[in-house]
Amino acid sequence: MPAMPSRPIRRVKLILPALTEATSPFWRPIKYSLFPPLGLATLAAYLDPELEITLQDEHVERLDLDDDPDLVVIQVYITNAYRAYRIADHYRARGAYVVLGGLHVTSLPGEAAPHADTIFLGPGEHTFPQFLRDLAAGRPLSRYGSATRTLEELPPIRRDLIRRRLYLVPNSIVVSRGCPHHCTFCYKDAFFAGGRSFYTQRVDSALAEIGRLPGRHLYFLDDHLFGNSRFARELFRGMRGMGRIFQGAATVDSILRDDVVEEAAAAGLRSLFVGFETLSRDGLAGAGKRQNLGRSYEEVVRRLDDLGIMINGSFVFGLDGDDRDVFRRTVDWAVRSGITTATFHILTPYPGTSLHADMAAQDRLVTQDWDLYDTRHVVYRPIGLSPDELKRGYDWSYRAFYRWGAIFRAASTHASAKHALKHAAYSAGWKKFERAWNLVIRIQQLSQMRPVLEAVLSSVAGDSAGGVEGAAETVTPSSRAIARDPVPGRP
Ligand code: B12
Ligand code: SF4
Repeated sequence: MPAMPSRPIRRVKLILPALTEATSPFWRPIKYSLFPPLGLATLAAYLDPELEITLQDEHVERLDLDDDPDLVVIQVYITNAYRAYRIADHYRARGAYVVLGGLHVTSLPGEAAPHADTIFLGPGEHTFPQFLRDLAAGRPLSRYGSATRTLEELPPIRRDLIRRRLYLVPNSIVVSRGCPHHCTFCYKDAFFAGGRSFYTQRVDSALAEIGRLPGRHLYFLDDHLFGNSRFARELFRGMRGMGRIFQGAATVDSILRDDVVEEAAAAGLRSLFVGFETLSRDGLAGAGKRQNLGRSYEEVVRRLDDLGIMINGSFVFGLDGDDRDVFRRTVDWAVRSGITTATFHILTPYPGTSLHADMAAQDRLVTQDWDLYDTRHVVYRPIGLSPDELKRGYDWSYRAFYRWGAIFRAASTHASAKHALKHAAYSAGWKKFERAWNLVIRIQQLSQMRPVLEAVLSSVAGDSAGGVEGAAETVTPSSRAIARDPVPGRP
């Protein structure tokens, strides 16, 4: 039976709960003060602006739980799921109408449903406005599943609800959804089941959204910014002359495929998150990572390096076939190749993924405690390594990669001294100055760091790649116009 709101909807509260980790010694405030809750700000755009709307992100502020909103909208990731359910129960007990959506709700609707009046599966761009219409008509459903997938006619994101000064990178943006690939460990296929799993905004709307963002620096959170070459090329051409500097993520094959990466560099791309995942051919094949198979990682590094684009390399440990030596091999390669920052993950079978189904079929899952599904814990039985070896090897990899010696060695692989310096500053800035970051966050001065960061990002060799007209010609492999973004890779 669909629930009915117990009172008219006047006050709406959108909440991004913090992961349980927030209370643990591993909590890194800077990591969680990077990006604002873009998904919720996107949904807020569908609300009647006359309503009293608040958006709270527990990663950067204490949640006020003593208020009495009429409608509560909560975003649920796997690692914040328990916290999200507690908050949902709390507000339902106070008579609010509570709706839950996001990745984890889509993976496990049956788990989320008892904590909500309505749940949403998949992206919310069509279901949420439909729900609002149904709610206004007095007949909301208990469950909405996204079937229509398009980013046409999106209302402008309610960025005014975001407290920009609490974030290092308030200008996060997505211009597409999903990804054209199908890696077995990725959340993507489960989340986009029942419709298109990769689609883009119109180029002119994306450019308009970019134009609305203040400052210079942008971070594209798209799963695969180069996923549609034509779209990406047009987007980057449109961005030339905007004076932007930006970061994003793309796959190994897309970097080697065509000239999109040059166009991106000309538009101001300064760092790229690249899913190398593993150096093992069998590991790639097993993970369904066909887009990496047979590609030269060295060539990827060279191409990005020549364009002055910093590399945030992502690596996964614990794939079947990984042995005790995988950690040393991977870290050695990353350092030797001059990867600027590395993100290591322990393989994590998210519910809904084909990896999870395979592990369940092989009876290899050892816990269903979602707090541990943070890619830092071993939640399954690995082959070829004991769980303890996997965990210790993962911890060692971070230590080894971010040792001062390794930072300087990786930095020294670049041709110019300035490039090397930028590399060292960036990498050390991300991992070596935790206390300084904590202090800046505690005194709420993170926004003061932004102009400093933007200055660090500017090109070493003059402002050649910052989006000046004709930059495509100036940012060539030979120009080595290097600019580095001090904002590190995403998790
Ligand atoms: C930015 C980001 C972060 C940021 C900040 C999160 C934030 N402020 O939003 C930080 C750095 C904190 C982070 C950390 C982690 N992240 Co993260 N992150 C992302 C990233 C790159 C972008 C999120 C985003 O903004 N997307 C764009 C917006 C528009 O989409 P959206 O948020 O999904 O919202 C839409 C829908 O989900 C839906 N929706 C969401 N909520 C609701 C609610 C309702 C009611 C409705 C109707 C609809 C709805 O509608 C929205 C519009 O379509 C995603 C990958 C991705 N591309 O999504 C990974 C991702 C979410 N992260 C992931 C992971 C694993 C983590 C970490 C555990 C990693 C780690 N090892 O530490 C941590 C823990 C996170 C946590 N808090 O629990 C996984 C999640 C897997 C899962 N099944 O939950 C993802 C999908 C990456 C991946 N490919 O595996 N992350
Ligand atoms: S390339 Fe990345 S986003 Fe695409 S399916 Fe694979 S892991 Fe997911």
